[in-house]
Amino acid sequence: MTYGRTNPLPATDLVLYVDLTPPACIPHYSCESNRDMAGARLKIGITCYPTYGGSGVVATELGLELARRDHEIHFISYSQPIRLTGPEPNIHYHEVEVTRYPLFEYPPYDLALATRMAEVSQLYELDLLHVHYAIPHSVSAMLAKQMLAATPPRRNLPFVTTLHGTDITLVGLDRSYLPITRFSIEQSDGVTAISQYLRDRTLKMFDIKNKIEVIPNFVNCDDYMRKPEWNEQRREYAADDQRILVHLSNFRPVKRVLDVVEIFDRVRKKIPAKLLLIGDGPDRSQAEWLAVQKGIHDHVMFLGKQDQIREKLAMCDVMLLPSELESFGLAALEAMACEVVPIATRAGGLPEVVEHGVTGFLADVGDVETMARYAIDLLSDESRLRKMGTQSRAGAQAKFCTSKIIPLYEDFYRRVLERSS
Ligand code: GMT
Repeated sequence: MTYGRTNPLPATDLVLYVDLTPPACIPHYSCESNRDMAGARLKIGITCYPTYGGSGVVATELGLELARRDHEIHFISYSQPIRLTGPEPNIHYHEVEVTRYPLFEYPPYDLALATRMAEVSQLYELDLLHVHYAIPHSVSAMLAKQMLAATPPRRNLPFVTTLHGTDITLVGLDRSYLPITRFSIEQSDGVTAISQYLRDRTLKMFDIKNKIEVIPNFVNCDDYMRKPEWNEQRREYAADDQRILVHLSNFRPVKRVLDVVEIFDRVRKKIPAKLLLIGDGPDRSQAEWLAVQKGIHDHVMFLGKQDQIREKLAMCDVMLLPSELESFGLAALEAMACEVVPIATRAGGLPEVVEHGVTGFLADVGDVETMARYAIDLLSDESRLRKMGTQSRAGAQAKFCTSKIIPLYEDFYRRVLERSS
């Protein structure tokens, strides 16, 4: 287990680190004696945005799940991923140090990342790199691959890119990034998207020729569930006769956090309730201001960024996710697993996650009246609320549990490695 700002490598590793002497053969896939790929233990480098975005959460949870399945996982990023909270077997973390130099108005993180990816891949004999969010991670992986291919023993290091959303729908469409995003996707040895919506949109907007496989996001249904001991902390937030609505996001404009406050204001007029807002970001202060303007600020709690959100989710009744766009909507899925009914928008990949009227409710973007009505109707009927909560969890379990999705990634890696060997 390697954690912390500097990488406390043992002395023998340090010798290798400087020397970069190649091993006799690359385990698992490059060694002729070990060609049986099915069931083999993989060594995977994972790069993501380590802060509060959904792509970083998915990447970290994927690494943790793969490590539990006895794969060796190496996170490579500029800081420790947020959900990587404690020592875990089979998990290593390698920090990317970006040197600041007066000439660099913009320190070249993508180059430092590429260098670290190549070093870690060489030193720890990684089988492949898996990068989450195309920009710039895919480009860095492409460079790392080229460096290793050009340096004796000229090994091939495949890399997989997972597209999450705004890397395609916003950032990737910016003219300064579009050509390189398209190029790095096409250079990837495997590409996955987290919803059918995102796959289709990528193919259409980027005119990508290579195959994109849909592997949806997932939730650990054993970790994310209602547990009586977590329910006890409910009283810290609400009285027994009050409902709890929750919103979880990075408070960017695409999340429409002001709509959350608008919806809650309408609900609060009919039903005793509290609103928990988990996360932080650019629109938080506007949301705080709006809650004050409406005189409901005593019932709205801004909890800020939280490491462990499942305990918080599991004491809530309804999740509000009125986003302008979600390629998937991981927050809705995590809520569903905790029997918290999502009320969301009919946008992007959300209809692939939430079945309207069965596992949650969907409305048009900006239609706060309808979303408030769904919440009021549901929250005023205890048995319907509990029934729908059960259905929400069943929907999450049926399609998105780790036990179903992680094997899809393992299978995908094996196919990529077979193609690349
Ligand atoms: O835009 C965000 O909310 C963050 C972003 C990210 O990449 O960190 O989230 C995207 O990826 C999540 C995990 O796959 C998805 O659940 C979100 O729907 C997606 N966000 C958007 O498409 C806006």
